[in-house]
Order: sequence, then C-alpha cells, then structure tokens
Amino acid sequence: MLAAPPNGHSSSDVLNMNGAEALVHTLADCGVEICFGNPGTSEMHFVVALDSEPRMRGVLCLFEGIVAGAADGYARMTGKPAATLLHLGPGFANAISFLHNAQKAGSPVVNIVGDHATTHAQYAQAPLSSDIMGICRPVSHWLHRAVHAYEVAGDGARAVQAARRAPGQVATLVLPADTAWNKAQSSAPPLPPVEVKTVEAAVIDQVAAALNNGKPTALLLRGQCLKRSGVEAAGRVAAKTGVRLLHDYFTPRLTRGEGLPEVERIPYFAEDIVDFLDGLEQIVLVGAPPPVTFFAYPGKPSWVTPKGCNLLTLAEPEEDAVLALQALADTLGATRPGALVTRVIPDLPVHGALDANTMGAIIARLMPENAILCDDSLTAGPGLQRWLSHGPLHDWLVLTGGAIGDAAPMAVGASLACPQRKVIAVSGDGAAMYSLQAMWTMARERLDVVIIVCANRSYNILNIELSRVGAINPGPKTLSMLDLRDPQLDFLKLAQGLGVEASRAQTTAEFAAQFADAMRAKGPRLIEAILPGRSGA
Ligand SMILES: Cc1ncc(C[n+]2csc(CCOP(=O)(O)OP(=O)(O)O)c2C)c(N)n1
Ligand SMILES: [Mg+2]
Repeated sequence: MLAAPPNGHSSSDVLNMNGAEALVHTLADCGVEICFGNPGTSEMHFVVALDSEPRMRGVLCLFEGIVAGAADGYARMTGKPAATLLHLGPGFANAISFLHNAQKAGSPVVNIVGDHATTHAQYAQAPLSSDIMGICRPVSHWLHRAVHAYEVAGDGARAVQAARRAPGQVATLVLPADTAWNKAQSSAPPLPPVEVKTVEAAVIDQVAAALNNGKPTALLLRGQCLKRSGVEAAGRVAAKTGVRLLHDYFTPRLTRGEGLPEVERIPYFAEDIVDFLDGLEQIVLVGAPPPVTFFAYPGKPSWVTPKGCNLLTLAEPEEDAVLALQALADTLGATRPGALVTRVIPDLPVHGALDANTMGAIIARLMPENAILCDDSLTAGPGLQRWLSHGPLHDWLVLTGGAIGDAAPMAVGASLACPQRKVIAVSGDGAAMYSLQAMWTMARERLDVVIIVCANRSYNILNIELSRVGAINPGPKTLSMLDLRDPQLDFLKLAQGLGVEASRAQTTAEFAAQFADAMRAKGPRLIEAILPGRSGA
C-alpha cells in the first residue's frame, strides 16, 4: 500500500515511478554515469531501475572490494563520482578497505547501500540486520539513511553534491528496500556544486615573499595540483626560485614523465625521509598535510619535518591549489617552464634473471605514451620508480590508504574512465591475492588492462620490516607467516579461471617479449613476473 505523502508533498507529485527509478534518474541527471555493484535482494529495484536509465552503465563486480577500488580508480581519472551498489552492512563492510583508500585519496564516490525495508528493521534477528550506520560511518564523509521514497531522489542529489565537495568525498546513502520500491516523486534536480575555495591574495603574497627570502625551500604538492596544469605552474615557481618540488610517497594521482617538470617522491622509510628533507628551512604545503612516516619505528621519529623548518600553507586540501600555484607563479614573475623531464629510453637489459630494476627498465622502454599506471608494487616499486619518473608521459595512481590489493580494482575503474588509454596495474603477489575477482570484470568488460604480478613468493616488505621494527630472532612460525612458497601460487591458472589470458616471465627476455606483446594487443592480460624476494625461512 502507498504510504501517505509526507509533509511538503502533495499526491499530485506522485508519478508512475518508484524510489529506485527516481534515484537512478537523479544520479544520471547529476552526471553519474556508471554504477559498480554487487547486488542482493534488497537492491533488486535499483538494479531494475538501471534498465530504465540509458545514461547509467552497470558494471558487476564479484566482491565489494572490487566495487570500491573501481569507483576510486574511476574517480581519480575523471574527477567524477561513480555510484556503487552494495548489499546491506556486510556488503558495505567488504568494501571498507578500498573505500578507506578512496577516502584518503580524496576521491568522490557515491555509495548506495541497500537495507532492509523500514518495516523489517524492527526484527534484529533477521540475518542481514546490522548496525549499518555504524558500519558505514568511518569511511563516509557524508552519510544518510533514506526515510521515504518521496525523498530518495533529493537524497541522491545531496549525496552527489557531498561527493563532489573538494577535494572529493565518500558519500553514502543507505536505501531501505521500501524506499526503493514505493512510489516516489519524479527525479530531483542536481544541486549546485559547493564552490571550491580560492586562496586569498594575501596568502599568495606571503608565500611569494617567503620564497624570495633565500632559505632552502620545498613545495609539497598533493591532490589536483599534481595533474598537468598544477605541475607546470609548480615548475615555473621552481625555475624562478630554486625550490624543490615534492610529493608524498602515497599520492592519489601524479601526471609525470616526458615534458613535465619533475616532482620528487618523498621516500618510504623514516630515516630516508629524514635524509631527504634534511637542510630544508621552509616547506610550503600545497593541498598536502605536513609529512609523517607511514609507521612508527622504535627510536625513530614519526614527525619528519626538519627541526626549525618553517611550515607554510599555500592551499588547504579543500582549496583550489592549481589556481593558487598559478597565482604564485604570476606573482613571482615566473614565466619560464624551467627544467622538463627528457625521456630516458633504457636499453633492453641483456638476457638474464628478472628483477624489479630490469622489469622497470623494460616497462619504461615499451609502455606507450599516455598510459595509466596503477601501482601497488610494494618492494618492486623502487625498481619501477627509478625508470618511470623519466618515462613517457603517464598518469600514476598509487595506493593511498595502505590497504593493499588495490591496483587491479583501480585499473578496472581507470580503464572504464579512459577506454582509449592503456592501463598497467603492477601488484605484489601478496597484494594481488586480495582482489583477484577484478580480473573477471576486466574480462567481462573487455578492458585494456595489463596486470603485472611481482611474484617474489613472499610478503617481502614484511620480511624487511621485521628487523626494522626491532622484532628480533624471528622463529620458524614468524617466518612462515611471511612466506608464500607453499603452496606456490599459480597466477596463470588463477587468471585463466577468471577469463584472463596470462603468461609467466622468468627472464628479462621473456618479460620483454610478453610485455611488448601485451602493449600491442588489446584486452586484459596478466604477466606473472618471477622476482627475487626474501623469504627468510
Ligand atoms: C588490507 C591490508 N592487509 C594487510 C596489510 C599488511 N601488509 C602490508 S604489506 C603486506 C605484504 C605485501 O606483500 P606483496 O604484495 O607480496 O609485496 P612484497 O612485499 O613481496 O613486495 C601485507 C600483508 C595491508 N597493508 N593491508
Ligand atoms: Mg611478494
């Protein structure tokens, strides 16, 4: 039975549309073009509503982590939110790790989480009833549980507005099943975007003056300003004043390579960061928080800004850092682009065993211009980084929140966002095992993605971290917890079982041939790259 319209709505508002349809049309009106989902019974009306909205693509993912990672990758490449469709508290819980990464990245995401009908919520004994708001809250900047089908469309418009608030937010709309199936109003109009704050002229002047005081200075950049226009403006500032340009180790997206100014990456380990920042007397934060280490280590600092170094802020994360950098460059009279990266084309390594360094050289030599690199490469990372920072122009998407396994899911979203561009996902073998299901979606959607699994048969980084955190005398139990050799993972069979063509490379020649082939061909492909690693056991 149709419930009475709530206050503010007359029965003449009621059209032949249910809440789910009103919501889907509203999302499409608000510019949401894709929905990554893993539905259940409570989401059936939303799924059916997708059929009535040609502007919205539905993409099935077989685990909610893939849904979340794909939405993150899509957002990083388009700046726009995708919708996710998740099944009650447990479905959302499965997505939390990669929503955490999205949240750290400042990626706009609109989660639609089906829930029991409001009439069913009283029965706590129903298996899927949960503290759904409690589950959703920690990774949601904006959270709302729909109350009535009449309001769902407006809720959707508010969710998109919240997701788009700078620098990008995770917005979660919990959708009780009856708010989806009951009659609704028509769709709701998009809400105006929340304006991005502009940095005040006085702040620009203050930073410009500081850059002219002769002290050793760095700009620390994060967010939108690490795309082309921001990096170019920062390059002008560096050319004029001699400041260093830095980005943090886990940065959401950086456009880099040939033709752009180089932005240096702050290292991973605490003592390396201290050396790297040593001597700086000023750090200017551009959409970035002050640097801290990833973990704490006994006797080592977490706060790594050098003693006595002054921290200044050009732009807060929610402010327009690109505009601020351009204004700063103009204020300084910085017109020259300064030093730009010239591409280093490494020789193909001589035939031999593959390692992270030779693998990086081969990738940098053979990858096409304008590729997208999703990076969860862990200990293979430095080998890639060494070559790719002077590689062809590309976008580099790094794991942001430390929840590993995100490379392949992000590649799904990045490839759907940019179907003309080659996407390369590089993942540790341990990390890859968190999100194998991404391959099935790649195969189903015929995505042009190459996954490289760095198969060192180990949780290599954890073997390295053991001694660094002061865990002494690791015994066989410890070492076996970090070892992936028994049984040996067979990524060829795993990929083939998920519909993705795969090959294994043990030597540089094999890797070069397989990677070259993958660059020529279209479609999903996996290369299991056998790399050395520490097993300790
Ligand atoms: C969601 C999540 N679970 C667990 C961890 C802890 N962790 C950090 S690194 C790592 C192992 C990574 O191994 P692998 O991907 O093989 O890379 P390698 O160190 O061998 O290069 C684990 C389990 C994490 N960071 N995130
Ligand atoms: Mg490994």
